[in-house]
Amino acid sequence: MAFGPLFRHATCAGITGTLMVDPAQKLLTLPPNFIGLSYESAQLANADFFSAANTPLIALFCGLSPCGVLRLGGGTSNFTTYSQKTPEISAAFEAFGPDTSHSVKQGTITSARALHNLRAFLDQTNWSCIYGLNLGQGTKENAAEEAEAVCSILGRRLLALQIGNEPDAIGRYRPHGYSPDDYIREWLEFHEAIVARVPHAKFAGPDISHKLPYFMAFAREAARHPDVILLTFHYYAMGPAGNPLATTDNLLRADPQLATLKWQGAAVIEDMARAMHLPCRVSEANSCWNGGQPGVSNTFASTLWCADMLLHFASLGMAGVHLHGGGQGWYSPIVGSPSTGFQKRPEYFGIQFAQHFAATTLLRTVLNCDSERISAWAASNGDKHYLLAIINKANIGAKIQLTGPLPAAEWNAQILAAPSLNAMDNIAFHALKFRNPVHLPPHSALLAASED
Ligand code: BDP
Repeated sequence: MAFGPLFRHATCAGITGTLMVDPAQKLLTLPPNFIGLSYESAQLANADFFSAANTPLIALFCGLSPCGVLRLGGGTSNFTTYSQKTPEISAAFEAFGPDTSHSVKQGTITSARALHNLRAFLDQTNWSCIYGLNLGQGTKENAAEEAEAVCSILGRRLLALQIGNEPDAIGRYRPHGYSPDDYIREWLEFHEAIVARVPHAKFAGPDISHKLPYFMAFAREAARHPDVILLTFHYYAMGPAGNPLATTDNLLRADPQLATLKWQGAAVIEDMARAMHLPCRVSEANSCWNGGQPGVSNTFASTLWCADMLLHFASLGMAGVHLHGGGQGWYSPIVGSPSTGFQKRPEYFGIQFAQHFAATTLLRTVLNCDSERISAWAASNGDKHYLLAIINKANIGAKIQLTGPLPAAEWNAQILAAPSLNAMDNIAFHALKFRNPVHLPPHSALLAASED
């Protein structure tokens, strides 16, 4: 398809720039399972949600990645107990998530049946799982019983267990003064109880919200435990929902929190993970916590943000990123329930965009451009197949000249676009071919593949 009416702005580009890609400088290779989703533990209280019978949801997961990672945890893991017996399905859990200040905080029972169904769901999707246990308010005995069931039932589909969600925030369930040392002491007690029942269990952590001392304490402790195989942390670009800064414009700013702990944190986290020789995943990520900001988190702006954020973390060396969601959440990539059906939300398309880079090797790029709202990545998937992503988060078009030794021939591309930045529907990839330079419409993302 040539540029159609949808791309009418593309010819009158306002932004100009050059992009140099150096195929000789390979940076890092993304794991095949880079893409992840994150759901609340409470979703398991409906044993039929993650099950082989939920074929619409299986298809949606498969549409994101042939081998992604489902992380279960979140705020509701502080309320979860494990029981052999299957609980009655309460309407509150038919489809659940994300956890917000208004969500149900009781009755979150995980059962052996839910785990068997989850295993079948994971087998159908070919996804694996990071499974969160209740450190916030649970007992080590119950966690150990649950861990044993999880390890035996999920088997090879289980990547790792996590003990606790956001330990840097569980102080709310503890006497005043809870510290990283207290967390490590509790983590060790749970760890010991679990390993006594499941000696070969593997662990990830610390799943922090944002407080780096908890991350550092865990990473140091991990050095003494070869069964810790993965470091994790959370990232919310803005928040909480409802605050005046949670706007579309702020979401689309390049590096909106550059000067804050979280972004500096990503650098520290990366250094720490490298020093510990452990991979690191962003186990929970989204635009705006407390469930997302309506009109921002559920619009095409979040598609562009999501694609950009995923590739940004990939280039920082993160082994994966999990978009948090579920239920009818504003920011959830997939919403719906078994009885009403499931729908893709805008972030779904941003994840699909970034998934093209899974298992590819990022190449060094130099972008010279007069707007901070353009970002670009290039990768090779071997045999001189190149992949290019250029994201235009500005409200004007962009003309980017490719320089360097990449092929000058015609590129096969797809533009991810929507009728408007605020659109919630009609977000789609449109195929096109281009020759250098690349013209991008306002608010769009281009994905191009070439063969030398
Ligand atoms: C995170 C929690 C997650 C919530 C999310 C939010 O881990 O369970 O759903 O915040 O508030 O901190 O949206």
